[in-house]
Amino acid sequence: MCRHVALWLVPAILLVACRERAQQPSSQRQTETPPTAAPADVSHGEAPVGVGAEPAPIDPVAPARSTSRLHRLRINISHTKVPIAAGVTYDAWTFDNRVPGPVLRVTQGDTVDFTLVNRSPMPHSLDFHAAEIAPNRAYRNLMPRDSIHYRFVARVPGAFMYHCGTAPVALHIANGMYGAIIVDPRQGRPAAREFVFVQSEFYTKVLGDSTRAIDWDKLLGLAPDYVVFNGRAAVYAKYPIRVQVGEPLRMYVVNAGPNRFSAFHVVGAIFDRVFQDGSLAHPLEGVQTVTVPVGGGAIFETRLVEAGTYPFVSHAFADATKGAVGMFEAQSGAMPAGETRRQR
Ligand SMILES: [Cu+2]
Repeated sequence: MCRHVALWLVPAILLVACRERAQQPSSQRQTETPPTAAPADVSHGEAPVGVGAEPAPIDPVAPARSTSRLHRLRINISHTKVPIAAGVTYDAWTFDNRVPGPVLRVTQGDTVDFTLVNRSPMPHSLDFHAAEIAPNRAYRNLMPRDSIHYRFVARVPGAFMYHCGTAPVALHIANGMYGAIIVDPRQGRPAAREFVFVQSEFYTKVLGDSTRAIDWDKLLGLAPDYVVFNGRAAVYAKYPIRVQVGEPLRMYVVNAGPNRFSAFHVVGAIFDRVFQDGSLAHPLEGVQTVTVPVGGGAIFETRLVEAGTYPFVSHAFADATKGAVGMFEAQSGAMPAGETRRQR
């Protein structure tokens, strides 16, 4: 199984790397050290090793559930450059200087006391799918240096998207303005190792300084360069997520898009339960792949039955090839407390 998976992923990982290289300016390509031939620089077949330093990936572990009934949340909007693939930096519009924005977690019935501050040079906003509220009041555009404050009660449990709603919305989402908010049911869910994956796309063109920015024609043409989990192409294939054989796993998957549906699947596993949008009513049981629509979410529960590496993908395989792939590394026996990712 492991061997099969490893060989299966090599072309996808290499294709991502080759596309990144092909889209770099020629001046940059000339200064690079030519890559050594695969599979010599491939560890277990799933991830290149020996590359230069790059920022750590976003920790995929879900934040702990809070016992507070009132959550004072504050998000700052800013424009900053973020890594979206190995060696690729993007000129992003962000919530709290990261893409996706921070994972928020509250419990059904809790009050969210929310403040949004615009520290960018242009109008933005924030639309909570977990809220029931008048958009013209809460989701209005904020001018630079403006802020807004309001409260809402998170009445419905689930895995919800939040995003900038300023027109054109596709542009603001494609530039990185989205995130996930988990609303736990009041009675909680069974204990499990919990992860959050936000799927999204990047449509890029190369700027003079070799960073990337939005390519509007690619966006309208539905032709992303990268489809990613948690903001960076294939990052958890490079840094596999360690879990233990047999332990319950729960994945909160939110699809920010702005265009591509997700066909979420874990190779080598079958989902025990899938809660579409996180609704407790009528979970799917014993299913292989479930669609997560753009602007939607789902909660996936499974276990991995033996030691090995288990890719998780969007089974729309052009998107997996463009980076919508990660890896669980299931181990038998005890694992050091708090460890989730392989450290290199
Ligand atoms: Cu915006």
